[in-house]
Amino acid sequence: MVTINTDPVSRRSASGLIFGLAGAVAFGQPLGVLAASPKDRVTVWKTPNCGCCNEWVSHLRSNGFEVVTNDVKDTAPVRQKLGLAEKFGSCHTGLLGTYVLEGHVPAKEMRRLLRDKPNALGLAVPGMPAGSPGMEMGNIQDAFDVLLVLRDGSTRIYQSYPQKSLS
Ligand SMILES: [Cu+2]
Repeated sequence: MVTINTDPVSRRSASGLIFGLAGAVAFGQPLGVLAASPKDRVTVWKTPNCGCCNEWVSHLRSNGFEVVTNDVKDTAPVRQKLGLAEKFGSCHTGLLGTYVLEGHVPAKEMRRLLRDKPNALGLAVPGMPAGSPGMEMGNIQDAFDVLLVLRDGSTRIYQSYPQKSLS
C-alpha cells in the first residue's frame, strides 16, 4: 500500500505547506519532514484489528513518513526474523531503512535516528505506555523510555519521556 496524495492527511499537509514551512524554519527543524524520501519509508507489521497500531501509523504519516502496512496474524515471528528479542515486544514492529522499530516509538526519535545513524539494531518502546504516540488516553501520560537496542541485544536509553498529567 503506497500513500497517495488524495488521502485527507496528505491534503491537509499540502494546504498547510506555507505555514508548515515557516514553522519548520522557525523551529530549526529539517525541511525533510515536508517531503517523504525513500529513507522516510516505514514498513509496519501489525495485526488486522489493532486500533493503536493504526493510530501510530497515522502519527507517522502526519509527521512526513511514508508507511506501508502489512497485516499479520502474529507479530512475534516478524520480531524474530528481524533479530529483536521478544522481551522488547509491543503490538507492532516496523522497519525504517535498516533499523527495527518496536512499539509506539515517537516520530521525533525516528528523525533523530536518521540523523544520528547509530550502529544499532533499532528503537523499541516495550509494552504499550499510555500517552505514547498512538496510545493517547486523555490527560494521562505514563513515563516511558525509548530504548536504543544494540546488535548484541543490550540497550541504551535513547530518550526518556516523563510522566505527565495534562489536566
Ligand atoms: Cu499499541
